[in-house]
Amino acid sequence: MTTNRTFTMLKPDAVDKGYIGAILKKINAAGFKIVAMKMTRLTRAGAEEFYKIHKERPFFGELVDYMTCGPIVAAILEKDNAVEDFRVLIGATDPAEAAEGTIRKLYAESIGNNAIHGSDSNENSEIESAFHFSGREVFSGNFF
Ligand code: IDP
Ligand code: MG
Repeated sequence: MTTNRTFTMLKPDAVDKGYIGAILKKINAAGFKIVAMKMTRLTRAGAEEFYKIHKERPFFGELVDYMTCGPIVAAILEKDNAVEDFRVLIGATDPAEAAEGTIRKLYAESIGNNAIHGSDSNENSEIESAFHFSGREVFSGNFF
């Protein structure tokens, strides 16, 4: 039922540089509907929980420092094949390896400060969405 959704965060570097509007425009232009969105800031404990699968990686401390250094924009997006199509839209983790026209190629600074997050599976999309939003904050369907 929620396999047509994915979860994203515009990361602190992208927010700080004023790229929120440009990135959301690309997301909408690629056919994703925004069904939940908020500007917020991760606590240290929150970032550690969100990225706990990377706990043993050498860059974990750096990742938590970065993800808590400023505001982020969290959102849930709807589209057929959302998870996979969104990973294509954002591009490779390292912007130096990201394809032309992808969000990370256009807006990311480095492999660490890489502008945007995209869920890597339907299961993680649900977990990550529930981490940031309650059901009451998700708006699906037509309102007019
Ligand atoms: P993904 O965001 O493309 O799924 P992951 O491997 O899941 O990439 O890594 C999660 C996040 O950790 C990345 O988006 C990036 O911010 C950070 N990261 C990944 N690899 C490195 C690294 O080698 N150095 C510093 N930060 C990294
Ligand atoms: Mg990942």
